[in-house]
Amino acid sequence: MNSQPRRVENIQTDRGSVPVYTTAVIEQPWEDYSDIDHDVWRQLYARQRKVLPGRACDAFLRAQDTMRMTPDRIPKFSELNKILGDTTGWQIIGVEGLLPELDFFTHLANRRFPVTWWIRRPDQIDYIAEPDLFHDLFGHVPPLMDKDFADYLVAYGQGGVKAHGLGQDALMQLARLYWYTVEFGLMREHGQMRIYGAGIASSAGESVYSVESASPNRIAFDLERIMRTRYRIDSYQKTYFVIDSYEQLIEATRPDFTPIYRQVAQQPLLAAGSVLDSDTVYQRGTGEGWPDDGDV
Ligand code: HBI
Ligand code: FE
Repeated sequence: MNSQPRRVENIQTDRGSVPVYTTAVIEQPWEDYSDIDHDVWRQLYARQRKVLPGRACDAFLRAQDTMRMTPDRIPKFSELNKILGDTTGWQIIGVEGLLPELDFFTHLANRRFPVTWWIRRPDQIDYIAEPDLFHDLFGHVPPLMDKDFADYLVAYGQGGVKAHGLGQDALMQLARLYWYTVEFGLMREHGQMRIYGAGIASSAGESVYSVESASPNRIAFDLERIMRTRYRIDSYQKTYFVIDSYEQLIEATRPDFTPIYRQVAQQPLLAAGSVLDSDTVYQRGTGEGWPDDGDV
């Protein structure tokens, strides 16, 4: 199910101007999913639910159960929206894929999370570069059931709308914050490293690597540090940033970012694998298997 017409638009990212596919909000064409589509969901869901206990934070797994995401067929957005709306006021909306930043921020600021309606093909079970339904729904939606995380993402969207008028430095700094929290965040829980980021939680390989491998750095969350840190889009992360609770994200986004952007822009960018004397380091990565270059 990959056949809807797509409109190509250019947006500014860390890598300069890149084409993205955009369309308007669309109703989930649930009746049109094939048996193969449902089977891809079933396989991915079963695998991740085996991998995540003891690796994902408690709130993540609890939320997935509470929402009653169906293990055997692709969940209906309309059904998830009832419980999500009652719990934190968030809603899922169907989209074709990546949205221009301002559209994306505007949705978040209004408690709407864009979820890609189509699911990857069977030959893409292990890896797909662009976000699909499994990544968006399985990875991004459970944290929205938590009040603090839900509020953080609203604040992030509001910050994004504002940053859009401030220029490219601010937008890139915000993108790094999103990357190292919403996509690839870890949380300390029960004295262990636990996953809350959607990019990790939707990947079988990175779910294990992020919390168990000796290769990556695991460093305490620090807003300005993160805003300076480049990242990988084509390999496992070299560094994960670790929060103690979702409240910490809320606290960090309470101040006005405008002076922070200016401050951060005056400091040098940091490589994805760098470690500073000022970092609180939980684990200094061995760097084994790291690609030499290619940070975004
Ligand atoms: N659009 N649908 C969708 N999902 C995203 O995660 C997303 C996006 N557009 C832009 C975007 N992410 C990035 O710019 C983030 O860094 C904000
Ligand atoms: Fe994502």
